[in-house]
Amino acid sequence: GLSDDEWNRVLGIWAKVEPELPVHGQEVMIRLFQVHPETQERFAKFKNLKTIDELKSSEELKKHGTTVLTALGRILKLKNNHEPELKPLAESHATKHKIPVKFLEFICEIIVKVIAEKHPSDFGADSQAAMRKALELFRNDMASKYKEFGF
Ligand code: 89R
Repeated sequence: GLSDDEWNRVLGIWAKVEPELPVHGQEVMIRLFQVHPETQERFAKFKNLKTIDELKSSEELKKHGTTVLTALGRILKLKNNHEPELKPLAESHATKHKIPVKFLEFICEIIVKVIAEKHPSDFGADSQAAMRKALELFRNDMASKYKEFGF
């Protein structure tokens, strides 16, 4: 698990992300699709967006990015007790969307990078390490739930 200090770092930076969640969410989704195009194919509603301009001007993509980061924020705030929030997400991502754990790794890495770029003075090495640890916990628990759902 994470120490109190690590959780404080995670939730401290998240409090700076939250006022501009849609901006962060949009950036995360666009970056994800650029760096890992195979992830874009998983979204029926986004796979037809071809150019960076199309991605940027999609309100739907911005909305989805906000949905993703809102869900992640709720999970982070539950610290080690995230299982009730995690379960329905693991179920939909395993059985309905069929999203490999590898893709979760991709987006988590991008989330750290986007936050680092947008908040350089508030997200130093220790905070980045704490966030990576929290996201790893999230992914590991998603992976074990995936197994329970037979994925
Ligand atoms: C949250 C990762 C990921 C992460 C959500 C997260 C409710 C593909 C998080 C639901 C939430 C919330 C929803 C809506 C959702 O057609 O509308 O459970 N994701 C829906 O369905 C990833 C990754 C991929 C991915 C999809 C697809 C849908 C969907 C497809 C349906 C969209 C639709 C990995 C890159 C936050 C907890 C490819 C994570 F934390 F990992 F970043 N999703 N999702 N998601 Fe999600």
